[in-house]
Amino acid sequence: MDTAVSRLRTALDGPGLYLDSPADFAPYSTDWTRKFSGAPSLVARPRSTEQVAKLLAACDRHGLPVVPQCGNTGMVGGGVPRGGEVVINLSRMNRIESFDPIAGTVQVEAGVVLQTLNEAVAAEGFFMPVDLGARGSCQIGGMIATNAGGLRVLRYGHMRDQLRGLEVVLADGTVLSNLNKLKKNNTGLDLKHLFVGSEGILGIITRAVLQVVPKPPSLETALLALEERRTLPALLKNVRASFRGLSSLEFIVRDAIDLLREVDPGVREPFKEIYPVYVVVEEETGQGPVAREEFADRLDKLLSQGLVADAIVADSETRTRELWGYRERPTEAISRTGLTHKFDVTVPQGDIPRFCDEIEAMAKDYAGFRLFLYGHLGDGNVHVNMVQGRHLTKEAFYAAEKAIADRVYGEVAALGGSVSAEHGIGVMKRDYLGHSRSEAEIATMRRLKATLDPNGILNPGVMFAAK
Ligand code: FAD
Ligand code: 2HG
Ligand code: ZN
Repeated sequence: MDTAVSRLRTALDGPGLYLDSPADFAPYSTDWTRKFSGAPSLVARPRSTEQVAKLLAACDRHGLPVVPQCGNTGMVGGGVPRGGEVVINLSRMNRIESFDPIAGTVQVEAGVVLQTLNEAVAAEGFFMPVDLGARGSCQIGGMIATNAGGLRVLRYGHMRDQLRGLEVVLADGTVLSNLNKLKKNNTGLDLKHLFVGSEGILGIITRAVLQVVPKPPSLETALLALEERRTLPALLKNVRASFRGLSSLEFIVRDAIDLLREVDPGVREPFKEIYPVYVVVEEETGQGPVAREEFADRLDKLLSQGLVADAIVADSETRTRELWGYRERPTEAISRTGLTHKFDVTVPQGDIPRFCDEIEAMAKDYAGFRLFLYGHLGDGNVHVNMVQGRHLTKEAFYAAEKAIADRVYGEVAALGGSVSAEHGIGVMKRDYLGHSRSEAEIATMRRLKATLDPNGILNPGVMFAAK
């Protein structure tokens, strides 16, 4: 065994703290997209902040690079080793420590799974405002480290907006703890925000205090069919004004529905006709038949204004899940189809139709690829997936990566957009950070990194190339 690793083990050991056999490393070594993978020198699974602090202090002393990891659902390659790092996985720090129903706050360890948290607070009449398709696997630490967004950003914001307090361990083992519950606390620099979206390069998040919101009496959901994507911006404007409890507005370009039906023949064609684009709308409403009728009335208006060609209102839990499936399931279906070059970009909402047109035109230049477009209409966040078709070799798939990325990010730049809306930079987009951040900003990020992690042990190569 590597001597630095054996020194780490001498500095700190404990039952079940380390996974010993490389045969056990697989779930910690490859990311969700299967595009990023590397062998760790060791996987450590601490149970407490104290253990994280001791681990980091020892890694810092012995110059061992570290990859912080929670649920390993990240999509930009930042949460898996590049080769030889110690993975510190927080999954065993999974306690929900306290809940305050008056303040509407919950204190958790970093390894709590989003769905587990949601179920726990639901039992108290609350819910976690941030929700995403990876809910059954992603964990709070990773969600804070990526500033996860998801399906309800337009109403509640990202993880940053839910965060009241944070505990982080710095590279040298210093525990920076401020498990603040207060809504108002303007006392000097609010350091927690440094770590939101920091993707594991500044410290390891161990605990957090989050605000949760009272569960609405009812949620109404509908799937809308549009005759043309040109009307998406007008639909957004109209829905924002007329659906006062709007909590989600998501779009799906038709090809993604075809893929769902191809991968799972059990997926029903949603409408009698086939449409080029679909929208899921969700609104928080009052309870009972009147609320549903009012929701349906608002949809009728969209139909009579010609903004929508057809609509299905969910009338049961099962139907709600089915309608949401048209938007949530393409990610998994794509992963079953082939490798994918994933892009998670923002453009001004009004430019979504033009952006999709340009990307479709671009995709025609790449034979053997399949293109799927969907995303968060309310946030201008488009997910572009250029997927390996059946006859495209792995070599050809990877050979086109840079050219495709340059074209996509070129279109994003032309529209004043961002190269990462919600998934982060990781290793995948570090060459493109300069498209969305100025030189001065990147230099300041590097100075912060050098101050908090002078030996550069935390996630080297993530966000920017290691020096
Ligand atoms: P990981 O993948 O383990 O880590 C992500 C990053 O955070 C890595 O850089 C890692 O080093 C760092 N990190 C992890 N834990 C810590 C810690 N404790 N301290 C410091 N750094 C840490 N994202 C969205 O924003 N919106 C979506 O709608 C969305 N939908 C998704 C749907 C699916 C099916 C999947 C698979 C992913 C989706 N994602 C989405 C991606 C998203 O980034 C993650 O799901 C989630 O935020 C990451 O959490 P995780 O626990 O899996 O983190
Ligand atoms: C989503 O919004 C996720 O569904 C995943 O952010 C995006 O599949 C993707 O590319
Ligand atoms: Zn998304």
